[in-house]
Amino acid sequence: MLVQIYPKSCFNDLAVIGGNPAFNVPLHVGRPNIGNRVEFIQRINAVLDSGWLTNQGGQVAEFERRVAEMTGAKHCVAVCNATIGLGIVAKALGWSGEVIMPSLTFVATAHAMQWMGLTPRFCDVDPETRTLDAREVERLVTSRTAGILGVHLWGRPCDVEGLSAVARRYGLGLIFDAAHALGCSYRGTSIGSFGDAEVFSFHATKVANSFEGGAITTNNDDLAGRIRLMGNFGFRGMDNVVDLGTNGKMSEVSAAMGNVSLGSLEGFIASNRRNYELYRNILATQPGLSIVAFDRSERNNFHYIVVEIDEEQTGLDRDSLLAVLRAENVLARRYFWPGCHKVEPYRSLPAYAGLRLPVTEQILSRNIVLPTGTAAQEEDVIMVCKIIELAISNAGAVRSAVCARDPLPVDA
Ligand code: T4K
Repeated sequence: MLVQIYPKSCFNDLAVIGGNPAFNVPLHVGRPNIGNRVEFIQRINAVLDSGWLTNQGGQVAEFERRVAEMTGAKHCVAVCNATIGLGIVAKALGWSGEVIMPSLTFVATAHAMQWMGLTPRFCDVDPETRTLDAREVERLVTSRTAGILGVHLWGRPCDVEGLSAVARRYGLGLIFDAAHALGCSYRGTSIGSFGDAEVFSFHATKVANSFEGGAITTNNDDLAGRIRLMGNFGFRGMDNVVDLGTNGKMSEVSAAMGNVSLGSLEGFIASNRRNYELYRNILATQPGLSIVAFDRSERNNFHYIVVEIDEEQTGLDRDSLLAVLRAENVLARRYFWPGCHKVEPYRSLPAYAGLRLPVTEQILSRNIVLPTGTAAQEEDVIMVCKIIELAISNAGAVRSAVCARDPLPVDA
C-alpha cells in the first residue's frame, strides 16, 4: 500500500491549521506484522489437506513447543486469546474473592477476572516501572485476596521479585499478564516462567500474531494439566468429562499464523527497535517530551512507543497533540486511558466509588502511543516526529486551532 506523505516544513502545513494530512492512508498503532506469506499459504494447504482444523492439531502442537522453547517455560498451552487464557488460569488456580491488579492495563485484564466472578482490586503502579507497586499491593492484601495479577505493561517487566515476595508472604497465587511481553526478559530470564503462570497475547496487534490467539506458560505440571483440561471442556480422553471447562482452544489456522510469526519475530523486533531509536533520537531534543525507556540490560520487543508529554514545559496538553496527529492521519493512541477503574462496569460499582490512583492517573493523562512495527517506515517515523516538533514549537496557536475543531469523539 502506497502511503503518500505531504511534506511539513512550517506551522501552516499542519492539517489542524488546514494543510493536507501528512498521510493519505491512516498510520495505525497496532498494524499487524505479517511474516512469510508463502510459508503461511503452505501451512494452510497442509492444514486443509490434513482434514484436521482444530482440537490440538499439528500446527498447535508446533506452536506450543516453540513458545515453550523461546520462553524457557516447561509447558505452553495455546488458547484462542489471552482474555480467555487469563480466566482459565484463574479458574485452574481455584481463585475466588479479590485479585489485586493494576488499573493501568488494557481492560481485558480486569474483565477476564470480573467475568470469572472475581473482584478486581485496582492498585497503583510504581512511577518508574509503571507496573504494580509491590508495597501498594501488600497494603491491599486482605483475607479476601485470592491472588495477584501483574501486567508487564508495554513489554516492560513487572517487579517480579517484589511481587513474588508478597505472594509468598501471604500464600497468594501470582500470575502475569504477559500480553505485551513476548521476547522480553526480567533479570536476564525470559518472561514466561515467572509466577504460577504467564499469559501472552497473539492478537493481530501484537509483536507476533496468530490473528487471534494466546499462550499460557507455566512450570507447574499439575497446573498445566488443569489448564489444558479446562480449555477443552474438561475432557480427559474421548468421553470422559472430569471437570468444568470451556472452549479456549486455538485453531490450526491461527496456530499456522502464529508459527509463521514466531519465525519472523527477530525481524519484527529489529523493525521496532529501529523505529524506537529513531523516535528517541529525534524527540529527545524536545524539552517536555520523553519516551518511556526500555532497560538495555534486558531483552525487549520495543513494540510500544510510549511518549509522555509534560504540559507545563511544552505548553501543549496531550489531547491537543493527539488531535494534531489524528488530523495528519497518524492514529496515535492513549493506551490505556482512562484506566480500568474509570470504565464500566467498575466505575459504577460502589466498591470503586471515589477510588484514586494518583500515579496511574498521572501517567494516563500524559501519554501517547505512536505507530511502529513493520508497517511504519523510517520516513514515516521522521514525519511523525516532525509533526510533533511543529506542534510543540507552535503550542499556543495549535491549542487555539484544536479548540476551534470538534473535540475528540468519545470513543476516539
Ligand atoms: N492484556 C493486555 C495488557 C492487553 O493489551 C490485551 C490486548 C489483553 C490482555 C487481551 O489479549 P487478547 O484477548 O486480545 O489476546 C487492541 C487489541 O484488540 C487487544 O488485543 C490489545 N490488547 C489492545 C492493546 O489493542 P483496541 O481496542 O485498541 O483495538 P483496535 O480495534 O482499536 O485496534 C488497534 C489498532 O490496530 C487500530 O489502530 C487498528 C489497528 N489494527 C487492528 C487490527 C485488529 C490493524 O491495523 N489491523 C488489524 O487487523 O485493542
